[in-house]
Amino acid sequence: MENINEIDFSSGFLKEYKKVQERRLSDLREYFYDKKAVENILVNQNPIIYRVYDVIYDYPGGLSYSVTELMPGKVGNEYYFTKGHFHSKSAAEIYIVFKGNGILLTENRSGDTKTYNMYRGSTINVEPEYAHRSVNTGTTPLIFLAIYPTDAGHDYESIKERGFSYLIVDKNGPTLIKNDRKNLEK
Ligand code: PAN
Ligand code: ZN
Repeated sequence: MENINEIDFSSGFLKEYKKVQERRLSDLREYFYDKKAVENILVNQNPIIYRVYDVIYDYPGGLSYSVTELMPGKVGNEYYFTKGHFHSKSAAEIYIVFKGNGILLTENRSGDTKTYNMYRGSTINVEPEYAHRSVNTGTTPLIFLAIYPTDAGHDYESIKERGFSYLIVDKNGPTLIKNDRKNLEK
């Protein structure tokens, strides 16, 4: 990958990328609260929830970036979201939003939660020790750039097991509700 690339500011898409990851509902089974709603949808479709276009500079001290295209939609009353992760190393990240509307949900290992509105032009500092999940609360794709140290590392396990402390659901509009984690009880 060359050192220079191009972002179309009106669409938010990259001209070049090294790889694209596609996440469908079946890849996010464990992540949505309402498991019944997940299975009901999967009976006859497996919608794309998001795609991530990666540009990676893999050398010591290198930075990488990616553009995420997060679709609009809901599972039950929970808005579509990215899996969410901690960085394995203590590494911050910068998000810049090009299109759409959403909420960036972040929380540290003690459960301290901070949310940020995502809208065209919003530029957000994600603190090193905070897990982060983007939530599309709008009706159009949410498209944003994320820049992070290449060696940050992505730790998905704890979020996959426990989820975030809050869910973002549609209750006459986007609303933060406490995650009672009852869906995890056997
Ligand atoms: C982002 C995310 C991207 C997809 O580039 O990786 O939005 O979210 P998940 O990785 O949680 O599936 C980022 O935060 N990179 O560090
Ligand atoms: Zn990240």
